[in-house]
Amino acid sequence: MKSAIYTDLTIKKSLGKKSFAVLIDPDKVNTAVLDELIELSVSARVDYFLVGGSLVISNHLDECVQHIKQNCDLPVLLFPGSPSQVSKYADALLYLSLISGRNPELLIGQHVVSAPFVKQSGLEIMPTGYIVVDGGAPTTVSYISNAAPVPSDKNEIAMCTAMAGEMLGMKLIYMDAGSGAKRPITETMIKAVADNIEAPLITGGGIITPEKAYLNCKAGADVIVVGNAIEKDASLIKEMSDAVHSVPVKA
Ligand code: 1GP
Repeated sequence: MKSAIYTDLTIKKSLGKKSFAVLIDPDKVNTAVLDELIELSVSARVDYFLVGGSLVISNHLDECVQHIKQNCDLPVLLFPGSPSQVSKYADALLYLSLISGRNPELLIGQHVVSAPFVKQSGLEIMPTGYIVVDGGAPTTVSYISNAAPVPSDKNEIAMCTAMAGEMLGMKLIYMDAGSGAKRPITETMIKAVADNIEAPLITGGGIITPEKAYLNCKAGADVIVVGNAIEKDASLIKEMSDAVHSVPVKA
């Protein structure tokens, strides 16, 4: 099994180096928009592209991933909302299990159905414990998943969920308030989780300012994901990336 991207992420974590990921929803970009995002991301030293969404309606995922790969060297990580969102042209797959929910389909059912073609894809598979946190309004992910999110003030639930996910063998934990969340995840919740796991921690959902991205990192997040805010204002890519990379590394 491939592991280059994950290994690199764990090395960065051990050094205290934070990463910034731009989330691209294939439904929301045409080639011109994609070209702009690629150019801005490369020059801003973005670390990863995440591609996917809770609900991808069009079928140009392959096209979108190929276009990114043909035009830059940034790693493309799939962030799938369903088993149909697997593209062999990407570098890695966040193999998400919705451990904050109690919907068996999203915990294991869809994985069983898609396992043979996921394996055949040749992608680097990154087993990821996916924790959805209440972001103050129903988001696509909370509706589609048919699973209750972790209440935003229940830090200990998020912490125990992440610990359980890690002990079950998940290599990454992704805490998500949902795309366009009104309330991003609090730093106290991020800290409670980060202090109790060794796996790299990804956070996202409703992050709209560089300050918030910075504070998430200071609280213990290793990778910050931003989608919506960048769709609205692509110049935020540089500000966000600079903020994340300005977090002091370990001495
Ligand atoms: C959603 O974490 C991602 O799954 C990003 O959220 O689009 O709100 O930045 P935003």
